[in-house]
Amino acid sequence: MSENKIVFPENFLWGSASAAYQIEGAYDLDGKGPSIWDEFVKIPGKTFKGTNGELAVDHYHRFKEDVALMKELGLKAYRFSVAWSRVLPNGRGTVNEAGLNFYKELVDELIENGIEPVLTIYHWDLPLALQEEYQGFESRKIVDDFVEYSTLLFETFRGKVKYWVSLNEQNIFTSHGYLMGTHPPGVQDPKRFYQVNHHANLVNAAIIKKFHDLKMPGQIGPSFAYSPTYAIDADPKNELAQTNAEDFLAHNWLDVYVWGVYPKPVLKYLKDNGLDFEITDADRELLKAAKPDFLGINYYQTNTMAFNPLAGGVGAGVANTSGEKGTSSESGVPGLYKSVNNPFVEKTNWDWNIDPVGLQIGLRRLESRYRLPILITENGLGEYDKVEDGKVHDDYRIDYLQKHVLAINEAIKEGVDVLGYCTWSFTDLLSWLNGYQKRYGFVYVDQDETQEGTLNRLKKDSFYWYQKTIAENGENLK
Ligand code: BGP
Repeated sequence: MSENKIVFPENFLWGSASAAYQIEGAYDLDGKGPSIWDEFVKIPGKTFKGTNGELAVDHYHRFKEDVALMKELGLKAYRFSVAWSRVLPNGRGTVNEAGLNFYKELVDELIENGIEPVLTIYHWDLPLALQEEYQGFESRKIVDDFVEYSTLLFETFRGKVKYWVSLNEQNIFTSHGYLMGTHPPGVQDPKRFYQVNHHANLVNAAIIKKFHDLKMPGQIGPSFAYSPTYAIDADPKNELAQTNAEDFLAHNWLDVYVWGVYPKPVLKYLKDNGLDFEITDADRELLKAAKPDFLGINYYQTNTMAFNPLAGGVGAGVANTSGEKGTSSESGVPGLYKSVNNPFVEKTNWDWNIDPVGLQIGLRRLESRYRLPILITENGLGEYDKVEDGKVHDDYRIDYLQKHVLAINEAIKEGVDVLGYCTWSFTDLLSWLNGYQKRYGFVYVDQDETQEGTLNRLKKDSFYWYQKTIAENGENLK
């Protein structure tokens, strides 16, 4: 649209991200209670080669070393999550001071090193106690427990943490947990999925409302996994499939977050198919009373949609968790849409589309529809990395990140209010279903599927690229 002028604001949050279960380890140390993931990974066949986060990359014991690396890189912001069962081992009640101290020390360490903490309240590791007591998100009881837990964090970090993420990727943890059965609790039941998802919406709204009621200094918003959709071509029935996909896969969450209402076509479909969920007037009021201050967006790829007939259409597909290119299949919902191959974009070894322009398009769509500031809370490339002579030449990652940063620059020029950019991830870490071989970090960690690595840290080429990019506020990107 215009020349490649760089326009990142002076206070742009150049950051990187992680999640507790994927980096911390120390899964049962210092009074931590078990989470649903601690249990789920024990089920044979659920994760790649049985990998788990029991040790992960041992960030729990090495956080000072990791923060020192962040400082060396020049990060302005670091997004991390709190493991709920580390601070409240039973989900509510007695606080585990040792666990809370870990996060207090981490936050202090970040602040002392000039790095803005971005705290994610929930990145999927629900205390097992709550799953066992009332089936977690299947019960409305979860709302009060979530508010108690969040309030503990608000009170502890008031004034220190200014950026808060309520729920990480509600669309992913509810659909993987209750539709596909690939995340805990491993259920495949659309009726339960929609009810659980509604409860998660109530949770999100209740936390945000509490944050505002407490007049917390700072900002709060959810992180949504947004994969903007394209139609495969201009055939109206494919365009309609794309419209369906955008309603069912994006607006069905984002409209609720921002406006407190579900899209009408979704509600109609659910009613017609006996999938409607219980919603009360009090629920509607709560949803409307909690508007996020920003939208957190996790962007990895776009999806391309086509017509999917009701009779004989494509249903759940096969995901590629092995890293063997071409092993994923089409997936969809008969009568609504199906996700198909886009011949115009390259793919990663895990069959994720590489599409920086899709990020620009997504940001533009979000700005037009919701008019909220956007914090990019995740974006990155999962690939195999090789250590050669003590170096990791991840030029493919530099290329990926550079193109996405330039796409953000374009969107900013076009009027989108982007607060910052957190790459996924700072160090290498455990990929939930894909083991350690799918790496994302600026910092290589000697850990693999045997879970017996030295855990030594090594700066990749991308580390130096991001260091320069931050130091020059993006000016090097031409
Ligand atoms: C997001 C999650 C992250 C992270 C990332 C990469 O969905 O919020 O926790 O895992 O995706 O995904 P994967 O590990 O499946 O490659």
